Formats: sequence, structure tokens, C-alpha cells
Amino acid sequence: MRLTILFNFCFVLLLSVNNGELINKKFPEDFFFGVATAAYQIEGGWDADGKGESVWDRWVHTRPYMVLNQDNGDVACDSYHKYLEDVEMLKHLGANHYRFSLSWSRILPTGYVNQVNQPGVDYYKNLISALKENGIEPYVTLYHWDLPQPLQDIGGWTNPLLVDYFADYARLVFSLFGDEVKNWMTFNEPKQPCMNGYAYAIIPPGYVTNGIGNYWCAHTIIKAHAKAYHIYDEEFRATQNGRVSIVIDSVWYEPASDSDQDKEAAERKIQFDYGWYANAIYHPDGNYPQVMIDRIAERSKKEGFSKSRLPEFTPEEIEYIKGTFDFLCLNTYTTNLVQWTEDAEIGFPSWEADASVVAYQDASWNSSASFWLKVVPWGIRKLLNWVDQNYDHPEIFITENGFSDTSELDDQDRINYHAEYLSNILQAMLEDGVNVTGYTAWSLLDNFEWTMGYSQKFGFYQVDFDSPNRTRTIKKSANYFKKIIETKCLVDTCED
Ligand code: PNW
Repeated sequence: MRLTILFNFCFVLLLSVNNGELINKKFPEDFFFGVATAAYQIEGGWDADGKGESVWDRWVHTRPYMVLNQDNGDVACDSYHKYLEDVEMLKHLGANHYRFSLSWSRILPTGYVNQVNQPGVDYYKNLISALKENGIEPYVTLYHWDLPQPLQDIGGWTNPLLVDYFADYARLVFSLFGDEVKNWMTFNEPKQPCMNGYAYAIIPPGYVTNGIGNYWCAHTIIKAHAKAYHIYDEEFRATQNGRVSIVIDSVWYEPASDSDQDKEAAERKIQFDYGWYANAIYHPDGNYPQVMIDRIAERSKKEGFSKSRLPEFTPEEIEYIKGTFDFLCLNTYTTNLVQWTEDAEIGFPSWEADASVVAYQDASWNSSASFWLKVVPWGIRKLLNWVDQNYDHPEIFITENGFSDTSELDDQDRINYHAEYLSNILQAMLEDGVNVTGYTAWSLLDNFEWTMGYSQKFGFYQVDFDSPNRTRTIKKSANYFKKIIETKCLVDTCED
């Protein structure tokens, strides 16, 4: 008996020092486990029952070659018609919450509140009721990149008028669904549409305005978020009692070496990347990170601009925006290494030149099907600690984390990914004191992965995109995740 205990003790010690092994402690009983999706990636029904055209509809129909295999989201997983099957899958998983997004154009076909599409409203009402009937908490994102095309036609997110049009939309959905929905996220990962849409032109609206348009895109979105938050606060919180936040994504930026220069470069990079969106909202002082303000002002001047390319918040705006969150929502998938380098020469302005650091991934890290997604479980623990320390120990809810392959039902790599990332999250909680209250796996089911079409699979359920039925089939990882939700434990048996 003693020997076995001794043996077990050594074994446990061995496990805990061996990076990649799993913690055998339990997540708290009230920890939330769920899964996420987004409207354009799963719904289909792109013009069904009065839905208006979004920028993604316009993009895939006019520039089909911009998506791998010319795939599009016209039908996607057909969740517009098959949402009850999705709810059945969520029930099987035992999900505590389901994070999904609303299609703005399905509710407001013109983007403006002058015309409400009742079948669109009913679709979300029905989905929300089905979730509530099954004890699954809806976590609802207002904007997951599918801007109504008419709002793009007046300039999209570079037009400050969108602050008010987004606010109108937010007020409407709070009033329509707020009795049932208690967790709201205004925007999903604004950095992705602002960079990929306004700098790199690989997603809609396809602009090449790096160093200017992407900064304005972010500026408008941050203000729109704050306005929606204040509307909730002033008009809905007292009766609806929910909470509102914004989802911002980041990779962890690890200094490539111990040198002070690499450490400074890694810190600068996370401020330019995550801090760009997060600082104004989550930091007790608000505003953009000082390093961005200073560097962009200096470079703009040298470039001959009359003022900084980074828009300015007025002191009133800084006050109005800061603190507009009830909990912090974080998406994260991977890690980059960062090396210091000489500042880029003055010339063509860009966000990259403004930051002037080298970021890359280690070729030895395990891969996924997505070129950007290397498996680096320890990175999430470091990122959580960084967020905890920089933003005054907030409640952190992980709103996305996941792994892509090219389609396996026996998806052991996905199981390993979630297990190892969750183990590092648990260490951040138990050993470092970070306040993480939820974990949302991307994704419930395989879906339209933007520029990569249907080639990269993130789901716990496979979808047969060749079949008109969009047949769903459970993967091995779904049952592993189900077991975690049931037991709050990553291994066979956990310490009590
Ligand atoms: C997220 N990166 O995007 C999105 O919220 C989802 O819509 C998407 O399907 C999912 O992650 C998987 O890609 C990201 O390069 C895209 O670090 C790229 C990165 C992060 C998130």
C-alpha cells in the first residue's frame, strides 16, 4: 500500500514536471464549459425569408476566387434550418453555454433600424428558447464580421457614423432578446476584419489602407462598443440584469531570447496587437497604449503627415470608453516568438512598420491544418497571466480556443490540444491566481473557415458539406469534451 502511494506520488511528480502532461485537479463546480460558432460560418440561408445582403454575401458572390475552392457560406451548415439539431448536439455535450452570433442583416436587412425582418427575429427567438429549455446559457455576439452591405456602401468601419448605426442595432437586440440573454458580446475579434479587411484586402471590404484605414476601423469599433455598453447600462441593466463585453483575440508573444531588447519588443508587440483594442476598454487609464501613441505620432511626422495616423480619443471619450466591460472575453489559439529589430525605414506607412518587430513561430512546434495555428499550450498560461497583471485582475472568460485538422472522426490531436490548453488554464487559475470563469471551444461543428472555405475543420461534430442534409457526425473529441464537462476533470480521475 505504502509502496503504491509512494509510487503514485513519484508518478504525479513526474507528470507535473513533464511539460505536456495534464493537471489532475478539478475545475471549480461553477466553471462554464461551452462551444462557439458564428452566424456566417454556420447559418446558410443567406437570402432566406427577407434577410438582407452582408459584406460576406457580396464578397463571395462577386469575388468567389478569394476563398479556397470558391467555397461560400450560402448554405454552410444550414443551421438556419437545422438549429434544433445543433441544440441536440449541445445537449449531448452537456454544454453549459453556447456562444453564437447574430446576423445583423437577418434582423435588419438594410442595416438600419427602419426595417425589421420578423422571420429573422423569430429564428433567434426560437434558437434562444430551445437553448433555455435545455438549460444552455446563450452567449450572444452582435457582430462577427458580417456587416450589412448598405453600411459598407457608406464606408464601413472607417465611417464614424457607424457608431450610431451599431448602437441602434444593439438597442434593438437588447430589447428583443434581453429577457432571455444575459451575456452579450458586442464585437468578435475586431482586429481580424480591421487588418484582413482594411489592410491586407483578403476579406471584405478588401481595402489596402494599412496604417490609416485599419486604425480608423478600430477607432470606430471601440467607440461603437462603448456606446452599446452605455445603452445597456442606462436602458436595460436595471430590468435585464445581464452583462456586456467585447471579444478581443491575441496570440501570446514570447520574447525570442532573454535579452532586454527581445523582451521590450515582445511587450511592444502585444501592446500593438492586443492593447490596441483592449487598453481603451480594460486598462484603468483607458486610451491607446502609450507606445502606440508615441511611435505612430513620430513616424507620421517623419512621413510628412499633418497629424498622427492613429486617431485620437478626446479626454471625454477616454472616460466614456474605459471600463465598458462587465467581464473580459478572450480568444486565443497560439503563440509567436518576438525578436527586436531596427525600426523599419520611413516610407510606406503600415501597422507593421509602426511596431517594427519580428514575429515568427518555431518550426518545431506541433502544427494544425491552419498555417498560423501551432500548438503551444504553455502560451495560454502566460497570456492569461499577462492579461491578469495588465488589466487589474479581471474576470476572464475564454470565448474561443480550438484546433483545426483536415477532417478526422478519430481526432486525437484535437483531444490533446484541448486537454493541454485546459491544463495550462487550470494552472493559471490554481497556481497563479488568475480568475478564469469559463472556456469556450471553437467550434461546435465544422464550418465555413473564412478564406480557407471548408478545408479546415475545427468542430466536435463533422458536417458532410456534400450532402444536401448537411449530415452531422460526432467525433471522438466531442465525447472527451463531454466527459470534461461532466467531471470537471481532464484525466481519468482527479484529486478531490
Ligand atoms: C477566430 N490568428 O479567428 C474567429 O473568431 C473564428 O471565426 C474563426 O473561425 C476561428 O478563430 C478559427 O480561425 C482567428 O491568426 C483567426 O491568430 C486567426 C487568428 C486568430 C483567430
